[in-house]
Amino acid sequence: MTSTAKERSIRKILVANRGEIAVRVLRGCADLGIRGAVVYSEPDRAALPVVLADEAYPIGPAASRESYLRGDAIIDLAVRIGADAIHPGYGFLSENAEFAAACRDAGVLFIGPPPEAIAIMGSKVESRRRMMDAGVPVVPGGRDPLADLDAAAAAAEAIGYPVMLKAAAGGGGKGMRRIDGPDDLPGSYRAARSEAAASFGDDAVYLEKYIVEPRHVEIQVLGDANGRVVSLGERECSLQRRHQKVVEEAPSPVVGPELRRRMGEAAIRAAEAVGYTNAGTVEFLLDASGEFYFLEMNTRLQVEHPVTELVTGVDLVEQQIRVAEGKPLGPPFDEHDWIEPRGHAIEVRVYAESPYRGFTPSPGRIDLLRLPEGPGVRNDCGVAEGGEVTIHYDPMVSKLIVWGRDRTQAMARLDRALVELRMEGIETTVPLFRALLRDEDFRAGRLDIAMLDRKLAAGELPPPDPAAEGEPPDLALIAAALAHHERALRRAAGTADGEREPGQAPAGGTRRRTAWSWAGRREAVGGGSWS
Ligand code: MV4
Repeated sequence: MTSTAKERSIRKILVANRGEIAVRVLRGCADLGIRGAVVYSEPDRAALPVVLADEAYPIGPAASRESYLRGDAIIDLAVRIGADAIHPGYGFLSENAEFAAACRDAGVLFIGPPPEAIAIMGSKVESRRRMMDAGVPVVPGGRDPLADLDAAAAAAEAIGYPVMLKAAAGGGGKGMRRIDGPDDLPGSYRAARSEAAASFGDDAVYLEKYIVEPRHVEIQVLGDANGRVVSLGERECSLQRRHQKVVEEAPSPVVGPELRRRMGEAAIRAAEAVGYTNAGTVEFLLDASGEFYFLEMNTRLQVEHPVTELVTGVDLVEQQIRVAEGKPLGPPFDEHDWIEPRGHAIEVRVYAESPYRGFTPSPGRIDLLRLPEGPGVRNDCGVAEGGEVTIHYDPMVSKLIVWGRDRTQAMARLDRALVELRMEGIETTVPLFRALLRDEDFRAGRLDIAMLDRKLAAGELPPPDPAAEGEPPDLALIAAALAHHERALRRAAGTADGEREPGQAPAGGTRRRTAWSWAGRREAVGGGSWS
């Protein structure tokens, strides 16, 4: 492949984000010998990214509008500190076409796609039209917004019920309505229009065929500045709650080499159709019959990127930086256009939420943090022990990602890692993951986008019953000894003896207990922090 794009080497990157993704990008910088700078808001002044960065700059108070979303101030800062590039992470400014354009105008590289690609993919109808023209399968339905109720009725009849009304400007499920028959249409049509107007300042809506209980499968792509786009295969992201993903894996339990190739080729066509460069994700709905349909494209590095990294061996942040420099894609894509996944990876998102109390936020100080280790375990954690989880930002504090030779080994390693994981002072979603690992449908890979809500509503994911399950005695012993040792250390340090604050709920993983470990706990831990 000949290189025609202008190359510019990056020596310093300003990370315009916080939490685990800021940490991830700073690590990518360090691996490449690039200086990593980061911005931080007042409550984040002692957070992990600030500790790990080569340089850190205050950007404003807690409110995102006055800190992490201040695009102009961040670009000014980048220029002032001599940063060659800005990495936006995910969320915040990452899919803001104006920000990407302002970076370009200021002579700072935006580590992401061109603003034009961001803008097209930010519009549902515009991206849908482009995909139709490029031969990418989209959900059957309209090409243009609906003129009025009569047009909606005619379109719905042509598509066939059930249908889905969507906001033309939308995304993320806002202004979306399922309609099962003609009687529901007038009310839903009016409601969808006003919801679209309120959410997006644009009341245009259009119609699609409603896909029943599909999976959410997405393809990771990378594009370089010479227009070369490659696929890194799929991620299965069906396990979500209110459009928040909870568990992701690669490969999908139902995607084989043939379907992977077809979905990958469609994703490459999608990216090429909008002049895409850098890392991006093409989202598809995959129905029970194996048909897939373009949904939208996420024009950023995603939360769940590590599962792709673990099954491909590709460092996505490294590739992002390379292509932003105008270089061609690095190994293995210097020699291969295509790589098949090796083994299986699963990511769980550790949220500071109480999964058995309606996912209420659980802010607080992380009094104790022990991250799991061992074969096949990776933690992308955004907090340190002693750190505060506030209510100002996203409640995701850490990601636990495991790899195994196959899905069975990955699940076993995930369970082992969840037992080891200790995060005290806040409640987390960890017990939910242990429950999921005991669910027959999850174990069999029978997933769809409504599964988690369905099982939660039906009470099918109870916290693992502590007494009912076996636990290897040696693990109980080790756990008791560790807890005992820790209490001794804390006593020596003159701090609280490991008791929780009154009224503070136990946190972290609910562990398997046998008579053995109960006895061990009573004796060695004395009702302390081991919970
Ligand atoms: C759909 C659908 C079923 N049929 N479109 C939700 C968010 C937005 N990105 C698109 N979404 C959906 N569109 C048709 N024609 C079901 C969803 C959907 C969904 C999609 C992906 C991941 C999670 C989801 C949860 C609920 C609904």
